[in-house]
Amino acid sequence: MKEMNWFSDAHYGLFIHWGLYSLMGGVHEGKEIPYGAEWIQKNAGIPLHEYRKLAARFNPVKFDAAEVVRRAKKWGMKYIVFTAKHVDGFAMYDSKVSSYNIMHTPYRQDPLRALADECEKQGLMLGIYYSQNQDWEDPNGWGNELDFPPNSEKDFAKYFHEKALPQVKELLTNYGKVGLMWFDTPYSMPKELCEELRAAVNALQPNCLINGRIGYNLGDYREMADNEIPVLPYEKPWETPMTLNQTWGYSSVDEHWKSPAEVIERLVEVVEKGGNLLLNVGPDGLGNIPEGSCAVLDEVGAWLEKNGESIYGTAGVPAFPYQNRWGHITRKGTRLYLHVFRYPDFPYEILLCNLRQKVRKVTLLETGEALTFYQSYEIGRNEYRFRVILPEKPERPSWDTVVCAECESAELSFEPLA
Ligand code: H79
Repeated sequence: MKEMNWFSDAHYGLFIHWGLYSLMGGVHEGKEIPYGAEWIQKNAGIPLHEYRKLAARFNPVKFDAAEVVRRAKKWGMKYIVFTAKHVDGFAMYDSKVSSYNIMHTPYRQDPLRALADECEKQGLMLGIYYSQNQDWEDPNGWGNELDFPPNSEKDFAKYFHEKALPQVKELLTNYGKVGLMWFDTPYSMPKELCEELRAAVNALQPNCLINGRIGYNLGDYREMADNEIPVLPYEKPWETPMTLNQTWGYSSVDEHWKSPAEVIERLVEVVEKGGNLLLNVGPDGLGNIPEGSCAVLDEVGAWLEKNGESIYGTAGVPAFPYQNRWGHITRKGTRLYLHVFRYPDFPYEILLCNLRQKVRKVTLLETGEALTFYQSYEIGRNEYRFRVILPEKPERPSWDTVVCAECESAELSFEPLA
């Protein structure tokens, strides 16, 4: 069994989508190209000989790995996942396998090396995104039918054995400990090759986790669809990758940032259901993380600094069949955390139905202030009621006011009486 606790306890990671496409910012010939800015080569129909010219002017002098890792930590993230190679096939690290890589740009530095060193130094887990199936630069990689023959006529195994697999081996050999390999869009990749990929990862770094998008359920944890949060809790380890605006790669036009309140609520929903949130930033062509992202993540980080106990190291909450309009629940051991996103009006009361637990003490997590609470049984509805009286509604309540309920035991059930 692989060492998974770091992942299950982390609950929050930073995804970094960065590549040649970041220079274009989602715009081609003056027009905004819809869908992911990291897919612009395909979505705008740019021939490879044009797209690869981006390499000749890629010089992200503002990229500062130490600062990126410092920020990720300040934002409360416990791991980062960096796009070493996305669907365009361009390696953002020093690869000896293919010269289509960042060492052959004016920049001539290896950002993955710098990130790996900083993660090690600052104590953050490093994950690596690698597009194992799609590669729009390799004649036999999946996806580029504009420059190369149709997918059906390609020698995919040749691409796989001569580029993808050797590059994955480089990544797992040259960058120290890698916490996880993040594969994507396997589409119709043959099962034997997925198994071969998995075996190669496991042979080089036996504790390196593999995400579900390796395909055929060969991963160590389940990857939900992009931006998808399941409706019900899911017991085994899982993760939702999420955008902060509406694209992964940098866009110079998309300013649809989620608000801090939205990000915190998505995070809490994911954690309530037992998963991890991998939240994305897309640095620009110079290596700057957009101000709009930083502003939101700073706020979320400040909230986590005070309320992190209700997130890190928590376990999922069993399916809760009643609607809590005020918010969501997380839990750790004997503690339940009630996350109040919609602060009630007078009498400032929140209700949790059918908690079959005796509660000992209720406090506000941020201040430790003790709160009045009641536990009763409602005959007509055959329903237990746990009510908490919050302090008078502040003028500007926290994005998420966390109430901590210390229970008598760690057993948790929301079943009404039979
Ligand atoms: O790396 C990020 C995305 O680039 C990647 N997954 C996350 C983590 C991703 N790959 N595929 N998708 C997301 C789904 C993409 C569907 C579409 Fe399209 C691609 C919509 C627009 C571009 C297919 C091609 C449909 C329209 C054009």
